[in-house]
Amino acid sequence: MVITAGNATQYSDFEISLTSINIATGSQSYPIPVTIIDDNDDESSEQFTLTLISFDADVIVQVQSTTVTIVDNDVSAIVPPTPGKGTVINGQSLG
Ligand SMILES: [Ca+2]
Ligand SMILES: [Ca+2]
Repeated sequence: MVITAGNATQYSDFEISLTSINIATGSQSYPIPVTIIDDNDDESSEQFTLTLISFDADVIVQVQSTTVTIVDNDVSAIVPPTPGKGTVINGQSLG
């Protein structure tokens, strides 16, 4: 199994503890646990790709890959303006 980081970073944005898997003969699926790391960065969606390959020349697999998209759930912090000259608070001008 090959993990190709797009704009997502292993151990910062996601974590996959498996580096290889053994699929039983005749099996057509295998669960691969992926932990998505919930950071606090306001950012675009991030992606990485998993590709299944065989390291055994006697085992032929149809090379397949899937791309996972992590959708960001953070929003920018709204910073209130600092009162200063030209600022009006409750009808009173500060300058
Ligand atoms: Ca992130
Ligand atoms: Ca984020």
